[in-house]
Amino acid sequence: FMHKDIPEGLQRLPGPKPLPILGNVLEIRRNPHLTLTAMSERYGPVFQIQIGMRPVVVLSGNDSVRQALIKQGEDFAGRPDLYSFRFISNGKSLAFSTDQAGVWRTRRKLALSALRSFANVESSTSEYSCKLEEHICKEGDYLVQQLSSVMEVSGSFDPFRHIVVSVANVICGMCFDRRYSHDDQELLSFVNLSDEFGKVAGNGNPADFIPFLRFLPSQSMKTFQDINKRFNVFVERIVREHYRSYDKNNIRDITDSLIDHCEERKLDENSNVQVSDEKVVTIVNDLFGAGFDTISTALSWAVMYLVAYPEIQEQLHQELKDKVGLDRSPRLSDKSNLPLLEAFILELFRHSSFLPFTIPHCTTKDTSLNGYFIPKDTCVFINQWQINHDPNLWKDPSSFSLERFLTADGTELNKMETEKVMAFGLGKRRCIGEVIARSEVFLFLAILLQKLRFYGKPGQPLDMTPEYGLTMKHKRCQLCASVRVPGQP
Ligand code: HEM
Ligand code: HJJ
Repeated sequence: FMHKDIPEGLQRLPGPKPLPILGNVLEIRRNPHLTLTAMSERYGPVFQIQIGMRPVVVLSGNDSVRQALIKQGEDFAGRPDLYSFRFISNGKSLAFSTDQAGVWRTRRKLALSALRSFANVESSTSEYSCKLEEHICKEGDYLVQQLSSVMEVSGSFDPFRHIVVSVANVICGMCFDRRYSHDDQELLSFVNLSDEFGKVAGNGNPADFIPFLRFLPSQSMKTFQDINKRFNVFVERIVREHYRSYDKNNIRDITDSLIDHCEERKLDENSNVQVSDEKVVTIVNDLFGAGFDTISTALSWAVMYLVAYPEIQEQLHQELKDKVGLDRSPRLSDKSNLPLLEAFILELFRHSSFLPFTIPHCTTKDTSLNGYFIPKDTCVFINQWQINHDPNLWKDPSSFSLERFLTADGTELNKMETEKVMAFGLGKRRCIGEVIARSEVFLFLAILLQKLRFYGKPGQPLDMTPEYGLTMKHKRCQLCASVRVPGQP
């Protein structure tokens, strides 16, 4: 299969020479986003490596990635059948499973409409513009309380540990109409281990490509299976409770609306059901999983950058003080008046590139890119980190600078620049939670910046080295925060 004939007029993909059995696994391990970026400088934006016996095409560069995911979107819209993905939602995940195009498309549409209707639905009190805003404001205030009380008791706190519960509560509110205490052990038993999830699900995990590795004992694989089990048990129980109390005249949350979809189509004589009830209802697993993991990672990095760049933190607080004031809570509608904060979030996405690759893609038919032949069923990695650090796109890509996104007078965003940041993928498989994610990161940060000042533990250097995974996290650490008292500098 590796010597499939190359069609007339097309070329064989360039790339490093593979070793027998291992392929190029030794060259990419540890930090694939960096090693594959280095390879793209040598072999170009479209090249091939081999992990074990399996060829993998790696795409970098804005132009080639856009060509593949947008112009040739259909050809690159599949997902590969990877070993670790079989454990995510018992292999029935919307994002990670090998669902055929029709089934995936139906589920994706359902997920999008469920998200849209529950994020944008009006809040029961007129104080908030929508349910999403209400959840974030309430959890944001509660997070400020929680952090200041932990500070009083312990003198420092682990930022991720608390942020993840607040973020999980926002998506729990929309998916399940409930929230959890910051000490809920069952919730903590998986949300507090999402770094272990990302380590195994990240692009280039050797066990996904080299079958004999699956038979060697592996602690990280055991932990991964364990987290998925606990996650599934947690969601399944909530879903069962929803089925029991379901009332078609009172749709409380996303879970109810997915159940409702199944019930309604049973009454419809013309519906030709192609997607099982289970595959409809387990959409909520993906929304919940993606909803807490990605946003807690983003916010936790945001706090690290605020500590690393105290002068930026003061500028951001000053902007809030000037544009919103300190007498009321920030709202989603304040966003367009806070260009510095928007620039900070964009630079956070770009500089950290905490989602270094998209979820792996797979070709759905024989195709070609930049004149190179790519056969059907080839696994494809999209290197977002490379695009965000490409010296052809960015001046001094390794420096953290808000100015790159602002107009010369610093009062407005430069749209040309903001659109170059690659965080949510592109095309048919692009993230469906982008609007919610941007709102949530913005509003949580605005609330934290208005009320708190973050700083490191005296004498402890800040370690910003990312640990590679599907979502890259910083090492766990202890930070400090003080409450900002209005009227005092
Ligand atoms: C897929 C980024 C938040 C739901 C993705 C992908 C990326 C991404 C890069 C993969 C695209 C691809 O494979 O080409 C992010 C980032 C987030 C975020 C950076 C936060 C800062 C969310 C949220 C939700 C969500 C809040 C839902 C509530 C999904 C789903 C998919 C996905 C369901 C799979 C789509 C598919 O396979 O068709 N996201 N995401 N994401 N995201 Fe997000
Ligand atoms: C999870 C952490 C999980 C799922 C999904 C089903 C849908 C990260 C990128 C895009 C977001 C795509 C999705 C991620 C879902 C997690 C995540 C965890 C259980 C899950 C590229 O993530 O600890 O458990 O079950």
